[in-house]
Amino acid sequence: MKNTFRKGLALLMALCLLVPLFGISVLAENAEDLPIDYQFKDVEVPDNDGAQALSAGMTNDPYSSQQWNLEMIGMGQAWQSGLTGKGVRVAVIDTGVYTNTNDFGDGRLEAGKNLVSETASTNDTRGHGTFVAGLIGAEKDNGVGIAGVAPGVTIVPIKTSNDGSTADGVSAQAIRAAVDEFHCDVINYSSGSKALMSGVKDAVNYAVSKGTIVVCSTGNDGNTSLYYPGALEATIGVGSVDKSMVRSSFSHNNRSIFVVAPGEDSTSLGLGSGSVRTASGTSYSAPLVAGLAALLKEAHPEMNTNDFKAILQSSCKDLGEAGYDYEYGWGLIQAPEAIKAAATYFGTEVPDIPDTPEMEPEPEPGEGWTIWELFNFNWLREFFQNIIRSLFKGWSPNLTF
Ligand SMILES: [Ca+2]
Ligand SMILES: [Ca+2]
Repeated sequence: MKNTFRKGLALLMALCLLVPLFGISVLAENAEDLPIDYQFKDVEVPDNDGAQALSAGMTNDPYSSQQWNLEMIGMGQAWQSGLTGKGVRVAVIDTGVYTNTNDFGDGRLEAGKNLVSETASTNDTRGHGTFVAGLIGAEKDNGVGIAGVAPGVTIVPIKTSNDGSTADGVSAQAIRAAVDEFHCDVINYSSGSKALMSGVKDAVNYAVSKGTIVVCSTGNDGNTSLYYPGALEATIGVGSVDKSMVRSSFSHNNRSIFVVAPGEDSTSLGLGSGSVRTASGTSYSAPLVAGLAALLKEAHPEMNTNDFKAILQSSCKDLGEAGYDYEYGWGLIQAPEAIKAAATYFGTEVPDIPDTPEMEPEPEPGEGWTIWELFNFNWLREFFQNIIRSLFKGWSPNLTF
């Protein structure tokens, strides 16, 4: 009896020792499972045969003719307002920005902060952050590279990653640094994680409470999965459309999409002086919205996230189902309309932006027979084409559909 009691006591003591050990090992496993924020990989998109060989050549920058994305959101017209984002500070939370790029004006690319290592350098060796920064604010009409949406902004690189992945906690730290240390008006965050990183929601809410607008990409899986912080209510989540204003196959379909911007076949700055490259992904849609936010902030420094959302809602080009939908959010951003809507919203004078006809696709060779212009729906056109082809099988009319 005494022995059994002793054995029981020993077992109990052993259990008391093991439970905390087990607990620690569970914690350790959880630590390994903590969410890793990662930069969305570029997406390979096949050429669409130049179905919409948009003109361009809006600026004297050598790669201007490849900037169909800026043309689609009306930048040629929007710049006539005189807004460039001058004096507005935009944080690029990313892989850094290539230090020796020569496509930012004097002093517009700040040193920023490196949160990956102790070094002060925020140089980019991967290219993602450089590409994003170029779309936001590359110098316009300087004969180098491309033009950014807001070619007068100050870019503040906050480096959170070398290789595309970000350790937990660093993202929240970066958002707070952008607000408190660098006094940024806009944050571009072109990455995300399926699980919310530690402190990110609080950091975003803090930024928004200080008037900073947080613009995020929303993922490149082409499904309904949510990525954070793009799926947070307080951020502006951006999806992608292609050259025909159709949702990109990689763009998501859920509540994280607030608006869309062209993200396919984007051309922006590379890792070399004056060099450019071309890539696709929602990572490159978000910077166009961040750039637009910067233009509006120049005109209306008091603009907060709610104001910006209201302005976007009233100025976007509705696509897909009428009104808000999960594929296109409120629609495709339109910079001239947003500038005018902001002036109305804040009760200020509407800037003098000459109206230009809405952009239309250039006709394909042989097109232009007016009756076919009625058939804007491809499926309808194909339907009639098939009927006519079956009726006149064997006969080759000299018509091109
Ligand atoms: Ca340039
Ligand atoms: Ca819609």
